[in-house]
Amino acid sequence: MTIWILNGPNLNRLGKREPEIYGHTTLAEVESWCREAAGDRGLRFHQSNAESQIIDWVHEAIDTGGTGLVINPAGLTFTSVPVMDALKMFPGPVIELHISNIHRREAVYHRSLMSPVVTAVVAGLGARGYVHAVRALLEMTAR
Ligand code: DHK
Repeated sequence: MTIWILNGPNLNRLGKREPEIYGHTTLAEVESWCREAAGDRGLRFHQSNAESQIIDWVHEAIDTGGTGLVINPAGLTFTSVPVMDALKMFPGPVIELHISNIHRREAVYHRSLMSPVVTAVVAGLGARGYVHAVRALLEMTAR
């Protein structure tokens, strides 16, 4: 009954990266919020700047029976067919998450390759969006 949360490139710098857009919360703080929200559910929380590592984690989530997946693909959202293809294989609910409202930003951020293959999209709620996404997955995967 493990929930997976995956974070893409540059999110390791959350809190000091364009705080006017992404806020001052660090990824470590986001992880602690998610663990608190998940309660006794298993939770895997990862970040990588490498596309291949993100894909390997999606495969591991599939192969180990992960029940739900939240992914902030960051810049890979708009470029990575391999990540999109991996998400299509995940059997449970997938929530695409963006801290910012990508549709109110520069045009390069407007076309997500992931949105057509995921269950739901959360965008613009800030870092707290992760907690809402975890809670939604818990509801969707309740026994
Ligand atoms: C994070 C990023 O790194 C950007 O590349 C995305 C997303 C937006 C976010 O809002 O969490 O476009």
